[in-house]
Amino acid sequence: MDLGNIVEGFVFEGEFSGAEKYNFGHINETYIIYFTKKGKREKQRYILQKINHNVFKNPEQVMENIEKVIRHLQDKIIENGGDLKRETLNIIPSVDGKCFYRCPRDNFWRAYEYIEGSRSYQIVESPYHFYSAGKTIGKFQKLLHDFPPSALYDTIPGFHDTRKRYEDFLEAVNKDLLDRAQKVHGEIDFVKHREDKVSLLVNMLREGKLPLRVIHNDTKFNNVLIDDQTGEGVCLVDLDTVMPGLSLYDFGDAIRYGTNLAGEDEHDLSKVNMDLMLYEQFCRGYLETTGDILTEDEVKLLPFAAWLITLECGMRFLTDYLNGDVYFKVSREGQNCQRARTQFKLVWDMESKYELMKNIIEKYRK
Ligand code: ADP
Ligand code: GN1
Ligand code: MG
Repeated sequence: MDLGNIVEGFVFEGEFSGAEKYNFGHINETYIIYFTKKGKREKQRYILQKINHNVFKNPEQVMENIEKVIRHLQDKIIENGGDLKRETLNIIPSVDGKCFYRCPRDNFWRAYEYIEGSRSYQIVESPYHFYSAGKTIGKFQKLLHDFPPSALYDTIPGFHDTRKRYEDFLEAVNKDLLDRAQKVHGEIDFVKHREDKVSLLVNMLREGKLPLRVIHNDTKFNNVLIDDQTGEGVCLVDLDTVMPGLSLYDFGDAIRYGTNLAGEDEHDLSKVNMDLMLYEQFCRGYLETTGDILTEDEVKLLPFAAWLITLECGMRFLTDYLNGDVYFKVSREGQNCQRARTQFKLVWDMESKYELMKNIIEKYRK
């Protein structure tokens, strides 16, 4: 793809010298772009992304949320004497002073400074990294503890409303647009058997028993940058889904993704398990940084949230498979079905380890 015209829409330093596709996510298109400066040998790099507006119907609102959250984080980082260049994403403005660039073909693009000396991992390679991710996600929640959720747009309404996700799943099963349901009978039954638990968190939120907070909403391990030297978490990236929600969703999604060393696309389900040692490392880090802001119920429900978000994610993959792969990017037929299967294997594994998961929370709660 020729990014030359897009690059001209932003205030970058130096001369554009090349781009590299950096696509690991299921939604947006990401590039690392390089610039050279006169008289200097080393290149400067940035992150450039095309926002998927099939998923994010209102990209301007997405960027407004991100801008507000970054501003809040920056104030806190200054207050704590931290490093503004590393501990948060920093937006590169467009030539007309906006936080995104709308190109003539109506696509929305945005750019960030590249956070050097760090990288993300698709799969957890070291328990210490995952402990660090727990601290980083916990710290993110803590820094946003006093940010009013009502100041943000709900850019994907009902994003983690598991009851609504269940209704969407049932609709997809009933419509069965591509005649795929017969291939996934077992998976459909697996979800239906667990229906009685899908409303628990949304009901508690509605009844005022759990606090609405500002959360990240997509805490996959590859959204945590890890310092190359120290192995500590540097910051959370991929802020598209920062929205009001439950702290439990961020904990749950991190466990769902990070404790499965086989990845979301694994075919051999015997390799897909929830690694209890990694779970423990994450809990230790997460409770170290959030222990004093979480309520009793929030702490008690952590193992349940890990289970529920995994079931929800599996349901979303299965729904998309039944609908014809219209939401998550796929590179082959059946990929969303496979992803659903890995999630259900994890759910099943967590059910057998549930008491141990609860004991670990007890061990680290403050
Ligand atoms: P996606 O929606 O494709 O998941 P992300 O925003 O997560 O997009 O970016 C993809 C990857 O790019 C991340 O996993 C991370 O490794 C890297 N990345 C994103 N932003 C930065 C940044 N500002 N500095 C360095 N690396 C980044
Ligand atoms: C999507 O964009 P990415 O790959 O980080 C999805 C998440 C899912 C995840 C599953 C906006 O995240 O909700 O948990 O895939 N993001 C959106 O891998 O739907
Ligand atoms: Mg990402």
